[in-house]
Amino acid sequence: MLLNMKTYYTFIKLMLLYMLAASGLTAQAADQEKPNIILIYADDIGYGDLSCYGATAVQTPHVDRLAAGGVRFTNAYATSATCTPSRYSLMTGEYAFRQKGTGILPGDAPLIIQPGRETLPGMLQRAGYKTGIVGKWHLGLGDHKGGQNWNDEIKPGPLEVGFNDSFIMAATGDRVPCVYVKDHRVVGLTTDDPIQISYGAPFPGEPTGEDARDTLVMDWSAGHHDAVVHGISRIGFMKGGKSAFWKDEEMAKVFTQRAIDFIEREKEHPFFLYFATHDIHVPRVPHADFVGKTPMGPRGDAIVEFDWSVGQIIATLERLKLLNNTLIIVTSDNGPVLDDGYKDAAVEKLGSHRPAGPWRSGKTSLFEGGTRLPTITYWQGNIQPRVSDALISQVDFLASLAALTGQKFNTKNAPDSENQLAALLGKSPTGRTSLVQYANGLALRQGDWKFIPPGPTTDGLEKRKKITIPEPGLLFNLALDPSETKDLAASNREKIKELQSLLTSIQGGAVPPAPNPAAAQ
Ligand code: NG6
Ligand code: CA
Repeated sequence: MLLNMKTYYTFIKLMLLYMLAASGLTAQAADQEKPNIILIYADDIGYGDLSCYGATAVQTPHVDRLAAGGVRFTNAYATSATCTPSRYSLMTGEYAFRQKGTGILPGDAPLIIQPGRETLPGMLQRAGYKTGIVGKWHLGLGDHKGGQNWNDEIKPGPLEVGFNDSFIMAATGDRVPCVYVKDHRVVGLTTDDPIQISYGAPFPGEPTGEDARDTLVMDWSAGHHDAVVHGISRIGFMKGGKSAFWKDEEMAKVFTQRAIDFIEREKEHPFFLYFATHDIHVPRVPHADFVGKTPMGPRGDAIVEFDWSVGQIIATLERLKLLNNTLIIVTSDNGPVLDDGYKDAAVEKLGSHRPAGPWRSGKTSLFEGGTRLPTITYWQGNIQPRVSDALISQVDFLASLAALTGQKFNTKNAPDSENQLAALLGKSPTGRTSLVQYANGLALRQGDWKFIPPGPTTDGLEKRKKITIPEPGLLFNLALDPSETKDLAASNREKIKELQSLLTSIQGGAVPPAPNPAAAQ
């Protein structure tokens, strides 16, 4: 009997131990299946702007920490060299050149993502995620062609295309309306001072960047001479809404705090946070905490502010013990620009800093600097540190994160998205075989080849100029000539023909077969 009792207790003890271990294992397995996902999307940060990509005049220790412990990509691309089309592709899994009206949007543009179509956040919602956006949207709001009523409910917007939670600026920091929009409403608006927006005629009596130029806290160099809001003239006219105006120098802190609030609120279940910073877009007005942190003036200081925001997110995950259960992706929407319409000394104080790293040109260009961007994935305990040369595009995030979370998605709606999860997690050294770059015209990268067909684009950073690529286009071998200076078109007519026909077939909707069949679910 005594022996029996002892055996019985041993049995119970073993059972308990087994159950504990099993529940631990299940929790861990579930965690790995549905990690939280945070996509930190910088604005206008170039390949060479972070110290983990070679910058020395500016230090970015927080991003560097993710790079050192995760995958740092050398061949990762935004789909486009400007904001709206890159963000469109990121959200939809479709190259923006397939749709009209996906160029840089004014601040009063209607929503360009059809509610009901496949989106990255919508797919993650179906996978059981709570989804939130904080920061820059720039994909239009509402459905009125003539601009929405900013004093009423503003919809459709992020909440109608897959987000549970939204705290955004409608367009850019340099475009009106200069107010935050939370879910469907402008934040801090009072009924006695309604907002009016115009991208046509000015409002009589309201100051503009032309007539009140001597009152501005930052002068403009091009384009930004309409409404004066918080001492800075913008693109577009605005009247009213004074109590709701954002303060540019507080914006990074406001967005970062909202991002932290979202993480804290949703920490109990899988969440997806799309944290799209205003940094380092113009107007570059970093908080006093960051002013003078680099020798590069506001542009360099804004990079430090961006890095601070990343650090705050990491610290929050650490505090909540979520770091080993969260996949973090850090990247940018398009390449770097120096003078983007304000006199903020970005050119004068550049020194030897190379915003696009080794790549030619930057924002708005079909050369590599326009779309080849810093890209880092980090997932403590699940991603091994490495540098990856895999070719990936942001249009792949939808299919790849669908694969990660075991979701199917509408491939007709997201025809360009390939499952590159293995590359994203650093498990495969190869990615795509080709991708399209978009900036006015199209260019094609295939393996080491780069083809830019005849047509208009821009070139240069210190001085950005419009150029026209002559017949029969430019052909570069990026392995031998990363800075795109040795045109091989004359001696490689056959290659040009082959790449032109590949580009034409992709443009026609015939997408070349994805290397990983899982993409075609
Ligand atoms: C341009 C603006 C530039 C920037 C860009 C959009 C001028 C001269 N230039 O029209 O400042 O706002 O649009 O940038 O006004 S993006 O990153 O949102 O694509
Ligand atoms: Ca941008």
